[in-house]
Amino acid sequence: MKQLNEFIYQKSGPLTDELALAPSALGILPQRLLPDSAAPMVCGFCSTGCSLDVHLKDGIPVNLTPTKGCPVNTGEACPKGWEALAPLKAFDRATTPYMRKGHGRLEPVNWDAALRIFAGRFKDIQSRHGNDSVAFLSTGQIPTEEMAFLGALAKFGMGLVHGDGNTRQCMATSVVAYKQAFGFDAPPYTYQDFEESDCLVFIGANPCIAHPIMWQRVCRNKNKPELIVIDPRKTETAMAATRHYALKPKSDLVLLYGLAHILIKRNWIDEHYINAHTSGFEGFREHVESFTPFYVSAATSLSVFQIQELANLIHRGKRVSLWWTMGVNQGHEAVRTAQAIVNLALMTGNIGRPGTGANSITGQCNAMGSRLFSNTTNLLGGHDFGNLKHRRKIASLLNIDEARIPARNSLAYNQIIEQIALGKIKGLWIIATNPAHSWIGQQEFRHILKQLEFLVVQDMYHTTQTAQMADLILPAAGWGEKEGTMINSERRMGILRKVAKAPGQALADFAIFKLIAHYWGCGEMFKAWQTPEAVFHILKEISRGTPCDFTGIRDYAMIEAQGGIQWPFPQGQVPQENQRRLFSDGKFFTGDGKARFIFEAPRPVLEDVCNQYPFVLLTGRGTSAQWHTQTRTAKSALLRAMYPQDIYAEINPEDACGLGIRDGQWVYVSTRRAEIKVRALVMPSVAQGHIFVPMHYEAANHLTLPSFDPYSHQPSYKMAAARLAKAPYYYA
Ligand SMILES: Nc1nc2c(c(=O)[nH]1)N[C@H]1C(S)=C(S)[C@@H](COP(=O)(O)OP(=O)(O)OC[C@H]3O[C@@H](n4cnc5c(=O)[nH]c(N)nc54)[C@H](O)[C@@H]3O)O[C@H]1N2
Ligand SMILES: Nc1nc2c(c(=O)[nH]1)N[C@H]1C(S)=C(S)[C@@H](COP(=O)(O)OP(=O)(O)OC[C@H]3O[C@@H](n4cnc5c(=O)[nH]c(N)nc54)[C@H](O)[C@@H]3O)O[C@H]1N2
Ligand code: SF4
Ligand SMILES: [Mo]
Repeated sequence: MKQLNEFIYQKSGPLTDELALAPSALGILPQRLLPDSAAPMVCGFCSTGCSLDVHLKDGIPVNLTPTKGCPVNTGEACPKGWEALAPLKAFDRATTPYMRKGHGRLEPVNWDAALRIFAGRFKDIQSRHGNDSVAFLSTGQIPTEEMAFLGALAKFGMGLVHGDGNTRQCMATSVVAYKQAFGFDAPPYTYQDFEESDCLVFIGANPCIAHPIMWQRVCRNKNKPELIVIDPRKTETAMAATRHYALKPKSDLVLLYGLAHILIKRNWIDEHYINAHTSGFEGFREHVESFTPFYVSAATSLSVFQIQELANLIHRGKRVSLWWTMGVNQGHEAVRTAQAIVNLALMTGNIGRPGTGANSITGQCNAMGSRLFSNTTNLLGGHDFGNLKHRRKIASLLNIDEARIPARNSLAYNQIIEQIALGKIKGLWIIATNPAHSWIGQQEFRHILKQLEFLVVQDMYHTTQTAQMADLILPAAGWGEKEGTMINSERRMGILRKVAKAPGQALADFAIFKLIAHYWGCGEMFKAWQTPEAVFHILKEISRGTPCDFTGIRDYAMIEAQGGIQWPFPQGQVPQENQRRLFSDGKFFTGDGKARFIFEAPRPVLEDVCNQYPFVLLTGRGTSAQWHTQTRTAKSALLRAMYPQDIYAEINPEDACGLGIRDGQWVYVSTRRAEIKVRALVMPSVAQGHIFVPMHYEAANHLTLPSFDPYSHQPSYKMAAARLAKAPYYYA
């Protein structure tokens, strides 16, 4: 491995094209640094997928500006986008692999040693406990080509069966809801719908903070639209809306069935659409019979008038679009709630036309890539591990032995954690996610992580909460330091470019996977996987004939020239319309081509408020300048100046008054799992009896309750019973 070491060490030298020095035996081809010019590329934070022009001088990125005239962001970016280069220069970048030594400290090691340890330790665990004893957790924040490489390497190369991603925390509910209702995980909309709708209903979504550039598109709507927000909090979006319905947390399902009840009773439904394009409506009609306005009012805390008004607004709209995000997806009955939204769109014929749709907004920059190509919940490209035909197809396209493809689905994230707790899974490889901050119920989770025999974390930084628990850290290049494609919320593929050199020995995840394949002894299997673009062509073939067929995309250059291309884009399609929505022909991806009405009786939450814990604890996004666990956004001085440095809780003034709490004071929030100290932010954004703690501060998930939707296994981050006090519990 002398050659490899040479390659790694030479890489730290002047601006050489590091991967060109890779031993040809490894088959890594160079990822080219761009020449000096403005390079348009898709932003690496949220799923809006804004295009940013990175400006280079002497081969170094000096600044960036939002791309003008592209179909997504039309010349605008939010603060995170403007500061996208800052996290690359952070002091705590992992610039070398680290290994935990006998005395317990993490110490730098070279790549050769790190990769030997990686393969040696995982193989040893597998040989003692079977292939199922090693698992991986991946992400929605690396390019599709890297995700596909990771999934194929882990499952077909290393023989792992279990691997899931942080998209479980985020989009699993929408995936299951869409698959069951439409026959494929297919968000139907295009961003133009924000501008064409005349009634937009946002359910459990706060786009002003979480998707600011999508919100800019809403603001450009010329139809004087009705902007309706359904959220227990008076969020920034609710304040900008024309109507806000502050329902009781987790009562959405009852409300949505109640709306369906009124629409049916008044015959405000589209019988023609229902008959021609859907199945299961009669059962649904019976199901919602008992959801009378009085019943719904009692369950949701909304008045009968408000519920009727909302039904009326949906009826009056000619182009009604329904948008949902985490207030729906992160719930105890999340899948059925998302499907209740789908049902409303179907029964009123609000789908497939401009300005309509049952539209799940995605979270991470490439959650949509992960949903299709991470090889976790689906076999590559939305295929099914349990389907022999699908396994044969993929095996033949990848030129591998069919027996290498597991015939079983992976366990879901929470089940992987359970298996670690039971001692069945002993090795874990975590890539581009920081679960020791973001996973639900940290007390229990960290305790469980410590039971692992071997934990590998692959991240840009060696300082993340999860990296600090690792036995081995693999240093990764970040956004801007590598190439690939990502898929945004409206199914648009965009390009990521390499505009900067990763620091020290950090490597693109793509190159790390290639090296691991070599050290594992399965490098031959990935001989053709030389560059991200080569993998793009492989994935293209895999997509042929599926709902996400993108065989019509010639190459990266074509994506760039079009400002991104939405799937489906089958061979023969001519690029003309750059805003395309699904289901305009009323045909869905189910066996009979009809969309399905799916429904179920609402259930109580796992942990409701009580005398001891009388507050509902809500969590979510705090500001547009903070990204998740803050490993990236906290590195920008500009962004840091835009949000409170201390963890805080939004508290209603009446509650604060009752407890003698002043604004800005330190107070204690406790749940049955933990007690944390936060600054009181006294404001009427939250209703009486509710507290909101942003997820960006580490302590937030010490409070949350590990509970999950039964179908999607998505964590219910937005409901726990809490207590609030001026002094800690034991003094109170
Ligand atoms: N600035 C910034 N932007 C981001 C992110 C970030 O970290 N920072 N993360 C990205 C990611 S991955 C995601 S998934 C998205 C998330 O985007 P959003 O889902 O819009 O953000 P959240 O704040 O998590 O949750 C939205 C709202 O759900 C409400 N809610 C809570 N419980 C209920 C309920 O029972 N019913 C209803 N109807 N509403 C409820 C909350 O009050 C909150 O206002 O944002 C993306 N964009
Ligand atoms: N209480 C509460 N908790 C929540 C939520 C909530 O609403 N409430 N929301 C949940 C949701 S929707 C989500 S999506 C999750 C997000 O949770 P996480 O995925 O844990 O959050 P991030 O901070 O985005 O972590 C991404 C990690 O990848 C690293 N990284 C970035 N780019 C690269 C790269 O190119 N390569 C590699 N190898 N590493 C990279 C970053 O440094 C960071 O450590 O949080 C969930 N947690
Ligand atoms: S809205 Fe999202 S994609 Fe656009 S600049 Fe901001 S973080 Fe990036
Ligand atoms: Mo997310």
